[in-house]
Amino acid sequence: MKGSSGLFSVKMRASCSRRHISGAEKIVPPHAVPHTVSQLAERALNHPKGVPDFINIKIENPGAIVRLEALPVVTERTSTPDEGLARAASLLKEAGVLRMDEIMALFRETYSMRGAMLLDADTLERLEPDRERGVRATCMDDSDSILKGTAGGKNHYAEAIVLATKVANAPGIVGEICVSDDPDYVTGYVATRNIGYRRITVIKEKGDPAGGRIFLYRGRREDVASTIRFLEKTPVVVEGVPVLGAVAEERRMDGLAAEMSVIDSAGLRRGIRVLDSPAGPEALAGCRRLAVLSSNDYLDLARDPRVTAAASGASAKWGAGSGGSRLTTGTQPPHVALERHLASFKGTDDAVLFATGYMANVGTIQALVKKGDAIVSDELNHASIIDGCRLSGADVIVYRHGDMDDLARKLSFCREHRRRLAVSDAVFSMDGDMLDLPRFLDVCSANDAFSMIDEAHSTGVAGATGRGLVEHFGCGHPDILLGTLSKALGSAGGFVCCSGEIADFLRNRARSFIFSTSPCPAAAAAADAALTVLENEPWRVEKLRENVGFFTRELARRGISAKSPSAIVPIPVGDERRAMAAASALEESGFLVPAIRYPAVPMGAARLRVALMSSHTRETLSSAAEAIARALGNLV
Ligand code: WAQ
Ligand code: MG
Repeated sequence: MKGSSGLFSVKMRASCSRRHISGAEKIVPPHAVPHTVSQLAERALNHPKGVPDFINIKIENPGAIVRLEALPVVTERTSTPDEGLARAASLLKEAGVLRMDEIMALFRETYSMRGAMLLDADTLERLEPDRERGVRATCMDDSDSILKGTAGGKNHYAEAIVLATKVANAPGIVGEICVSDDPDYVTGYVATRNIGYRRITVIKEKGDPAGGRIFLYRGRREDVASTIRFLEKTPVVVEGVPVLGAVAEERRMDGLAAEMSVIDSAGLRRGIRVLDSPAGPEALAGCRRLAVLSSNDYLDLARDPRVTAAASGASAKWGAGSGGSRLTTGTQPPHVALERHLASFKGTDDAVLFATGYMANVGTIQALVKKGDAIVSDELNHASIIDGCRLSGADVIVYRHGDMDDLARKLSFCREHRRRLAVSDAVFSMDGDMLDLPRFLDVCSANDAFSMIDEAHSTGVAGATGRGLVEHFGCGHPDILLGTLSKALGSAGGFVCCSGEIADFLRNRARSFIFSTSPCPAAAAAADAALTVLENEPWRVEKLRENVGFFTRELARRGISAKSPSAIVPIPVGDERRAMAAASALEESGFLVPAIRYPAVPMGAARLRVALMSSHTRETLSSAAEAIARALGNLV
């Protein structure tokens, strides 16, 4: 489970003369603990129920954490408490709880409880060991809470959906009903795994301080204890809690400033660096010379004289900008020539050129699938794939990284969908590992799914002559073979290689293709020239591979184990601040190696990400390995 280790639970409870005032909990990475403590203290001190005389803040590392997807949210509009309660009862009845009238009649007994009543849904027997306290669902948080930073007050909605998601996923729980005890909060909910989270806009009278919760249980008596243990002890992080429009009542710029300060305190602020030199294995930053171990210009083609000459020649002949989108006035001979060249290089019928790799992903996915279709997507896929999935409106099912059995299982769940699309990075951008393309293709064809791979980091890198995964494995083609011109091809733009039928379809349906100005002629001509260089000089690919082997051996000699089938060599660090410190130590010693942090990788999985080029010298690589080992404290 990604990013599941090293998180801390921070719990706050505040009381006055032993009367409970407020309580809350966050699950955050270590560096966010201090900020979280101050947020929770602030919340305790500003509670409408009064000023506490005792605040207890507990910080602990709970070990393994369960990740759950938030229940889907539906709002049920009601106008009176009676209507709200009746709606709650009928929704739970619909979900299979039959004795709802009797259950609703028991509700007032929850009013004095701190926790929830645990009720057998069929016999109506009360199962809480302590009837005054009830059962408390604790040890849970919203996975994004440190970035949402609900400073100060309580966000009823977000906290309730986290709680409801945990409760609905507890073994034996078949439903929940909740009415807030805040006099002014008249919205309540019922929730089950099947009907999701149903907000009931009016479920009680304004000003009424009576509220409570009932958890409905169905199962064996001997299993009650383990249900309670799950509710009270198992740490849960809930992903994808939907944002509610009404929650955003902050002042325009205050919100941005608050968000920035949360980003700062989590060690996640990013800045922009200017390099005063072309892409290449060395860069000039101001007057400092740095060895670059982080460029995607894997074959050192961005500054190759043949490539730059093609770019300036095309600019002179065809103009700086193309002047239109591909379907209007933005297609010129360099665009057409490049598409032909890409198709022949990758061995497909046709190719479609996009303005960027990001747009190629977003546009292709959005064109191929829509509502009623399903996408099964690797959990570590690039952000542009994720954004395409979101934009498409299709159901998105994420499979475990690189796990073809999980892919097969999840595709088989989607037989009822109209179309299925399986999508994976060919080489994963943050981990540098490679998709098992032959198995991926088998699983796709067994499930009649479109197969799509993103060869951003494998084009020019994988396969003897850099043609990518199909060449590397000697297997067939996926339906969609997507790539970018901006990495090994040293230019800018994105492309899709595919059958003529799919290419035509994309030219008619991919919105990022239709509504973007086409790449400038210089970019197209440069990529075309780079392809020619690559075809004539496959030794570059071989040299890159040798460099990766040499560099990982140099790391291994210094106690750092790193392997990579690509040009990307990740060096795990973990903590975000430690990764940042290592990166700046490296820069001090003249090496540009970035620290990669959340959200590019999961929280707590920060790393140094080395990317190698065919033109790195052995001296550079071994001194870089030495500097990395020193920055990580492996050497003194
Ligand atoms: N575990 C079990 N029961 C609890 C817990 C807990 N962690 N916290 C509170 N309760 C019980 C307790 O009896 C309270 O009196 C009752 O639930 C209500 O708790 O979508 O604010 O914290 O906008 O007042 C619903 C949001 C907000 C609806 C519910 O509950 C929406 C809310 P409160
Ligand atoms: Mg309350």
